[in-house]
Amino acid sequence: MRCDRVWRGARLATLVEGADGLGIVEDGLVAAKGGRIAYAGPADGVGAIEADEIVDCEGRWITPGLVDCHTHLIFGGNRAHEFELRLAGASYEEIARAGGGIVSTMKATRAASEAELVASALPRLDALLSEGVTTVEVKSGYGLSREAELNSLGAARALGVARPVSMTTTYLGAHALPPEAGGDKDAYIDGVIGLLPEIARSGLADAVDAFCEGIAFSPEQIARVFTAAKALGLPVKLHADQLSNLHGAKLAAEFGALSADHLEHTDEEGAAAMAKAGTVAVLLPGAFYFIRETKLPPVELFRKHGTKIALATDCNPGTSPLTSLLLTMNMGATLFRLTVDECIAGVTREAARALGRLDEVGTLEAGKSCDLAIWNIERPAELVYRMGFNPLHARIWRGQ
Ligand code: DI6
Ligand code: FE
Repeated sequence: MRCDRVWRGARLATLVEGADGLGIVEDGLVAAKGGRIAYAGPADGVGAIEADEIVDCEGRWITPGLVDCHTHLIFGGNRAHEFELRLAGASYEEIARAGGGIVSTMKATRAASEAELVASALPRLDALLSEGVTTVEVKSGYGLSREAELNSLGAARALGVARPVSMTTTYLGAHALPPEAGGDKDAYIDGVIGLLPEIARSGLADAVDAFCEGIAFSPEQIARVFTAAKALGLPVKLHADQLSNLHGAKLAAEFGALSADHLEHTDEEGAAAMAKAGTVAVLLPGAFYFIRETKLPPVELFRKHGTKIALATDCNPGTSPLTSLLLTMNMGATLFRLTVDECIAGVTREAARALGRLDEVGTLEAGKSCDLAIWNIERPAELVYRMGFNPLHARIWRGQ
């Protein structure tokens, strides 16, 4: 086989579906050609290889490049002041109802140009990349007007051009009610739906998301958004059952959503419906931690029904100012009692599935994009066990 680059002397966690655990290969080799994986597996499982460059990994571990499948990286300002208010006793919902929360970020986002949004998001993106992230999802949802939502999606696309990373973007117009809507949620949802054809035509968004919650939008309003999105061929995902159980998980499953995210209050019916529909449960322990939530997502029910579980940072200024997928894994294990294997699969294979990109990324398999994270660790558990330490040795995106 003739290829561009070979990494040998590595231990692989291939994450191949159906393999035991992490799909470990002790004496492993990865070969790249044209930015894609030409071979990943046992060194003795492939014939003679010629390559322009051969890298000796000296026993290091290689995982698929990490995938952060739920972020709100694009926003103006920050909410450090509200953090202080919360420390003084105010709740997240009280702050939101008093006009703070998402609406305060909306004002800062509307005041920023696309270039300013990109500039303020780049350090957050760089923090993710420094830990081996090679695919990121970014949502709009802090603009809440036609111009500001399109600006945010444009900024998200521009982020993906500014750095070597695969970017997927999501239109989250149904995130919160802007003040100029005068309290009329149905009319605002009409506007969100009205923008969908332009979003679809422009190619600015790969999916549509919404926030199903008392402080946001009702299941009926979300069903209207999802019906319109699907008619335009846009896949959907949902912020579901984060603060209360409005049966968002079941709603997401009914629409064949790629994922339902948060899910602290999801019940067994929702977990089972998600498994049946192939809707991934994206758990967000950063938000759980930051708002001091006490209701745990029903991990046992997801296991029982075979619902796939992913983990993401939910990086956002209000409930999860978190830019570390490694710390997210630690929180997934410590707070949600996920196993090491579940955590690592949750930021690779299952996160890729939650984006509808499993055919491209998320495992070490021939044909996929050659996105690798090479780690200075002795065993995979080290990726989950440490807090605030980055053992990344090298990050490879599309074979480079
Ligand atoms: N759920 C969340 O945790 C974030 N958005 C959402 O739908 C919070 C967004 C914020 O407070 O800025
Ligand atoms: Fe979110």
